[in-house]
Amino acid sequence: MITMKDIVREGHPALRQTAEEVQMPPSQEDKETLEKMLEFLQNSQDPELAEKYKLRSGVGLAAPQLGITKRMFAMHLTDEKDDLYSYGFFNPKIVRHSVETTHLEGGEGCLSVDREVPGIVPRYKRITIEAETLENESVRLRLRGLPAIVFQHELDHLNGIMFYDRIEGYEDPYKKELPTL
Ligand code: SB7
Ligand code: NI
Repeated sequence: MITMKDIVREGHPALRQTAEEVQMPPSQEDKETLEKMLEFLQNSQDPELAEKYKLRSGVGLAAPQLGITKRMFAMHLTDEKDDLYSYGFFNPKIVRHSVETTHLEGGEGCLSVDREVPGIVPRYKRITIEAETLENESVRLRLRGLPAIVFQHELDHLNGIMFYDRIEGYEDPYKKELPTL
C-alpha cells in the first residue's frame, strides 16, 4: 500500500515536469498504480487507518507525487450535497470552463508540501472535463465547487504546477536558483 514515504516532496523534479500521456488501453501496471492511489485516499480519510499508518488526509493524489510522470490522478471526496466523487482518471483534460473563478477560503494544501502556504488560489468555478476512467470508460463530466477545485489542483500536478504558483505575489523557495557567477 502507498504511505507518506512514497510521496515525493517539494524540490523533487517530478513535481516540475510535464507528465506523459498514458497509452490507452492502460497497462495492468498503470491501472494497479492508479487503484493504489485511490486506495491511499480512502485509507487517508479513515481515522483508524490514517492514525495506524500516519497518513495525512487527502482528497486527491497525482502520479507525479509518487515520482511517476504520467498523466493520471485519483480523487476521492464528497461535496456539500454528500455526493461522492471517487475516480481514477487517465489523460484527464478540461474541455470547457467558466470565466467565473472561485477559491477555498482557507487556501489549499498539498501532500507534497510540508508547510502551510497561506493565500488565495484562484480556480475556475465550473469545468467540463474529459478523461478515461479506471473502469475503461471515456467520461465527460461537469464539475463545480470542491470537486472542480480538486480536479484543477490535480491537473496542475500533471503540468508541473504547484498550487502556490497561482497565489499572487508568492515566490517559490524551491525555485531553481541561478548559479552565482
Ligand atoms: C486542497 C487540497 C487538495 C486539492 C485542492 C484543495 C488536495 C491535496 C492533496 N494533494 O496534494 C493532491 O495533489
Ligand atoms: Ni497536491
